[in-house]
Amino acid sequence: MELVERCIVFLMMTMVAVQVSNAAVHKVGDSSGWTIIGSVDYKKWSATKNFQIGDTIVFEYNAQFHNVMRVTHAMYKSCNGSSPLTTFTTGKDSIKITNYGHHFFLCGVPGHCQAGQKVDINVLNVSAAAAATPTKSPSALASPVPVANTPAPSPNNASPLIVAKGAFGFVGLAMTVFSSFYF
Ligand SMILES: [Cu+2]
Repeated sequence: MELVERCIVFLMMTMVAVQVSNAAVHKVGDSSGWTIIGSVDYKKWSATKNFQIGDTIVFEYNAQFHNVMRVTHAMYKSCNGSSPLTTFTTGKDSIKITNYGHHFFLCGVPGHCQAGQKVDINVLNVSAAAAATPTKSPSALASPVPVANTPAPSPNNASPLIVAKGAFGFVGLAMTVFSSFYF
């Protein structure tokens, strides 16, 4: 019984840890914001970020001079803002990431996209990203991921969670360490 309760609490803490680690807010262009001034390299900006589902993308700009259009890949490539999927015009648009893959945005003001005001937000699948960077997983405590696919030799209720934790990174690890001390 105690083990079951422990697992439930651990699961809840893990979920909290996931929410915390996913709550990142990315301001497009960082301090420059969404602009054509200074030739901000949005491709470079995007490449340095680790976008995850649940993150928020913020476009900050002067609404008199710019806007934000979510477009398809083809429209992004050709700077075509004639039929955007969505248009944002507040000057401070927060867009929550809800799915994997590329999210293409451009400024629909004529000439601005051509001047470089376009960004490709690529949200990598978490498990694929974790597999691509095995050195970052807390291997000291977590079992290797492939173990999850094979039947566990002994019934240990905590093991699936520990394996899953690998993808959650440091926060999850910290929570695990904390919870083992706590109990
Ligand atoms: Cu613009």
